[in-house]
Amino acid sequence: MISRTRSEALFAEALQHIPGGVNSPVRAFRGVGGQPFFVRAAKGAHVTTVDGDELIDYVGTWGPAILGHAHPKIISAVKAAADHGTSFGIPNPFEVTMARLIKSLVPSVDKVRMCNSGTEACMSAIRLARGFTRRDKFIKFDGCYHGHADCLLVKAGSGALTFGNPDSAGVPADTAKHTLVLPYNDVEALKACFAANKGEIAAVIIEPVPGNAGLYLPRPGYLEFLRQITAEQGTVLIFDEVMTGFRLAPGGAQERFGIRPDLSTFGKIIGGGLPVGAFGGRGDIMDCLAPLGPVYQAGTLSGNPLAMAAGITALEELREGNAYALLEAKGAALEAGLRDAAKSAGIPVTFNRCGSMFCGYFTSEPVWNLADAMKADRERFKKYFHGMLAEGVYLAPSQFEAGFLSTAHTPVDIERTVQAAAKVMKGL
Ligand code: KE4
Repeated sequence: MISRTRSEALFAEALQHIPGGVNSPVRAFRGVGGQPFFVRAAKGAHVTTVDGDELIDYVGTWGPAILGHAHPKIISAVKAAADHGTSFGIPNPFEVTMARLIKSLVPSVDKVRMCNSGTEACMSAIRLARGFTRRDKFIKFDGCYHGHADCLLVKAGSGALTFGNPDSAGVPADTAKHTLVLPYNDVEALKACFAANKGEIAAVIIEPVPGNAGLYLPRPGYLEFLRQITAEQGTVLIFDEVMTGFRLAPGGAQERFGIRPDLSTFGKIIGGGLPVGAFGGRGDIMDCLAPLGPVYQAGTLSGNPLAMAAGITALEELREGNAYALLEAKGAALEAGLRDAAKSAGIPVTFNRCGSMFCGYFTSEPVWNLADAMKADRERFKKYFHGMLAEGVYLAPSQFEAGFLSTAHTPVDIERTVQAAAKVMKGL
């Protein structure tokens, strides 16, 4: 068991000052029950709790820690940048270097604008697509998450071809109605939606590999069809690569699957753990942005020198090493071990993986979309989560989140994880 005394005291106080005691809902352990632990420090693939327990971390701050926590080169880059100031609100050379790096890694990006979160990036990309096409409606997919902008907190309407309904209090129906929500991996639904909204759809935004309902993959040909129908319809195709960007390949999921979107959104890895977001793509679309064009978008801390220094270092480190081969090998080893553990325990688990992103669903059925994911046994997942935590392994505190490997996870970490799973699964 991990000790909790200090974490419990901190959480009790946090509840007095912060809604739910957390600054982002998923951290509250609502998906698994119990209370969150508090972290004191993180290094490599491990986090250390305020109670002194060291855990193998498969959340990786939800994706940014692809090189592990506190990578020495990132830490020294941030320290060096900080010595010259923490924010200027004036163009700084790091911004040019970051833009050039992103363009060199992602050929679909002619121009890129930095911002401060994935939410901002996705919200701005949708506004930009609407301004460019002069259309209001856009398509998203159930199970995909693109941050918490009003127009994105929408669930499928009565018929997926009609209006979306707000998926959060505070989102006006008038805002939600322009958002069309379709099932992922469903070509017929896409065809029907475009047929029912001819010439009215500004954009499609998609996680090319959805990592916010666990993890599932595009069916063969699905992304290709999406690219084709959006091109035919004059609809802007937005790949939300906040999670997959620079993780699934140097050029993200679009490189892995060979699709050229019109716009892409980024975040997480390009900040090296500091607050960041970015969106970029076709120059004719991006040039509609202020101060050049009529679509407004701004940010006090956009292109912040510390976040840029950290992100540039992370991208250069990923480019120099053989990180992607390493991540693939680690992912394959973890997958093989966890599959064996489930098999020997006689527990039905569907294990989905793409490179260093993964999710084990407690179901015997394949998982290709949200409806499939919802069939997973969440009670069993809760027991598994807490059992693994007790064994010193920190998984994402929800069945509907992806796990992340880093280059810092060692074969010993993976073997310890597999042994823990074999022990815990036997008790499920
Ligand atoms: P942020 O605003 O949290 O930086 O990014 C929003 C976002 C956009 N697009 C994708 C594909 C994302 O995964 C995210 C954020 N991911 C979640 C993890 N499921 C962040 C964790 C959290 O909300 O605390």
